[in-house]
Parts: sequence; structure tokens; C-alpha cells
Amino acid sequence: MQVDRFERYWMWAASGMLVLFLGAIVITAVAGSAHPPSHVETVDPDTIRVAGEFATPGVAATADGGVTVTMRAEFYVFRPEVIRVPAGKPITFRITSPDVLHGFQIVGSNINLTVAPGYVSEATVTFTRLGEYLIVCNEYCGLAHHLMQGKLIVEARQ
Ligand SMILES: [Cu+2]
Repeated sequence: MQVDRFERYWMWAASGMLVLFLGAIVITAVAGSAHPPSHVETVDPDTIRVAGEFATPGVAATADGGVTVTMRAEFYVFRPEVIRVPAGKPITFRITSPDVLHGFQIVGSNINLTVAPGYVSEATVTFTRLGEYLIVCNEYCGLAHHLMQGKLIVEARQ
């Protein structure tokens, strides 16, 4: 079979790129411990309102000096609606939903989580700027989705 010289070059170049990119994926997966984002922690959405950590959402200090904010996103409110956290400390948000898919975005920060019923979404951030941050749901969740919002207040460290 006769293959044109330039076509052969391009076939080798395309094959080389395939090997290069596949190698990059394997190297980052093995050496860099990179893995696709996934939820590994599950909860029963039917019982989170009455049992477990999500039955009493709120802010709690952790032993390592940080803060854990346990939250529920549900039709059409975040619980708690107003959160007060200290600046300069790692804040870990743990949030789940008892009903449908919601979003949890803290405007002005890099926190943007999808909140799926049955799963716990978690992210940690340290706030350096004092003041109020708007929390919005950015996944359409129903008729009053546009009213679903909360407030985060970052206060000076006590
Ligand atoms: Cu929504």
C-alpha cells in the first residue's frame, strides 16, 4: 500500500501525541495521586433531618484549630442560613441534600459544590477578607430556586 510521505509523518505525529497524552495521564494518576473527582461519602437522604451530623447543622470548632460547617441544602433554603466563621482559619464545609440536586456557591470565593442527595460534598477554604459573602444555589432545583440563598460572615479571629 502506498502512503504519501507527509501523510505518514502526520500518522506518526498523531500516534506520538496519543502515547504522550496517555503517558501523562498514567504518570499523574500514579505519581501525582491524581484521580477524577468523586463522592466517596454517602448518607441516607431520608434520615439526615432526624439523625446524624446533618440533623443539627451548624458551625463547630475542630481539634486542629479549624472550623467545620455542617449544612443541609434543601427546598429552598440553606441550613443554617447565616454562618459566622473566623478569618485566617481553615473552614471545612460539609453539605448534603435530603431532596434534590442543589448547588452551593460562595460568591467571591473558589467554593462551588454540587450538592446531591445521598452524598456529602466537602471543601476546605481559609478566608482572609472580612465581611459578608453571598451563598447561592446554582443548580436549578425548583420553582423557588431563585430565592435560595444564604449568608456567610467572616469575622476577625477571636
Ligand atoms: Cu436551586
